Amino acid sequence: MTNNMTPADYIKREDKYGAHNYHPLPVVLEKGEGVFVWDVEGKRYFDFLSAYSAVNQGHCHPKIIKALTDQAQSLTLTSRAFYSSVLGEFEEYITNYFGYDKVLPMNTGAEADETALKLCRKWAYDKKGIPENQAKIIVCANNFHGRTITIISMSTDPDSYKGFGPYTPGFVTVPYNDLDALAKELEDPNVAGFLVEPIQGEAGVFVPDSGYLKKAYEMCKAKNVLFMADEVQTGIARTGKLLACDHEDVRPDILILGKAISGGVFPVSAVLADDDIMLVIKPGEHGSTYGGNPLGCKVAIAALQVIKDEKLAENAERLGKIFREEMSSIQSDMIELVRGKGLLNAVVIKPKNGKTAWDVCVAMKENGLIAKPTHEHIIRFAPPLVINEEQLREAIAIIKNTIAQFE
Ligand code: IF1
Repeated sequence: MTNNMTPADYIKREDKYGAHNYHPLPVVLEKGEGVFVWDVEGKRYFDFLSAYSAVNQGHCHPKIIKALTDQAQSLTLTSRAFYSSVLGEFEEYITNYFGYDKVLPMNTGAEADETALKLCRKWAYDKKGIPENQAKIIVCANNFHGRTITIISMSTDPDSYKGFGPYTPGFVTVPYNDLDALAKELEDPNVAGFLVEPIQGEAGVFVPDSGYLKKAYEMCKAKNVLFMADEVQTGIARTGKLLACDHEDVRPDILILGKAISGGVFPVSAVLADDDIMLVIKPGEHGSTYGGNPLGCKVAIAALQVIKDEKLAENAERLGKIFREEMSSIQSDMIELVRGKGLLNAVVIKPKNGKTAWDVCVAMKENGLIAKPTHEHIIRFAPPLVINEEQLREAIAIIKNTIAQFE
């Protein structure tokens, strides 16, 4: 601790001066390294949220931090009013990395989703010939794509959209993992695109039936509709492949990335597409002050290189299987269901004696592991992908011992 403040003092200060737009777990973190974080009292925890899958490479990865501190000595931001020596290096690197003609760099996941929506609509008018302002985009129920007004206009979760109307028009909702419903909506000639999370993270790590993404992609192609994959949370090795779409050999027309493309060190997001789509946006039609800044670009190159060098997708695939096996073997009526892919997993908790997922998370925190419930009864478990088997088994023991406390 760097002063005589108690955790309660830190919490009280945030409560007094900060907006109340979150309800954090009562832990005050001060340091992070690899799979671990430490609170202000020096207590160590396994981080099993990874900042919602932004810290896939582990906290404060030395190679990413070095990229940040090196670039910070020379040039951090020029805006896109001028060229910079670094942006082209990043653009070449990431387009080769994911196999697309071009990238449009932004900062947050929501901005990347918004960029994809604008690209899709502009493509619909300029290339597909949909009448101006008539483009429709199909989205899935229980989606999560960010917090802007247009994105919450697509949401089916009242916590996301209630009280923020009026809403942006032009969206059609289908149930997730329902090809018949999608086929029906694709009959509308004014449909421009289909925006989907390969796995619905916020909804509680819903993994669709195998073949869903591939069939949905084929149905979109048959109707000249753009397939847009939001891989902000599922991308960058989290689900055991570089992209969750890779599990089904689907190549999205528009690929949306964020979070771990910069390893939790600096906000970077990106939209990738081929020229026939990307070039519908002309100079002056889209942008952002920090989008493509030299500092974020160098950080993202380093973060993506770590994913490859340390084979983090393979690690996530192998350890994810162990995690789900071990969670499924827990003999407790609190464990209703275990699901996930790679190291993006969730356990559905059945309340017991009035104790809920929140109580389990507080108890796990006491036992040295932090995770947070989503939607009441679902605990998401998503450690940094650098975790090794020994650490994973130690964390599993903490989870098992904690569940046993509620028996
Ligand atoms: C919060 C969870 C929520 C995302 C997908 C775009 C974005 C996200 C698939 C927007 C962001 C974050 C936002 C954060 C909590 C977390 C989250 F799913 F990861 F758990 F909310 F649903 N697409 N997800 O998951 O990216 O603008 O945040 O960079 O808003 O509470 P962003």
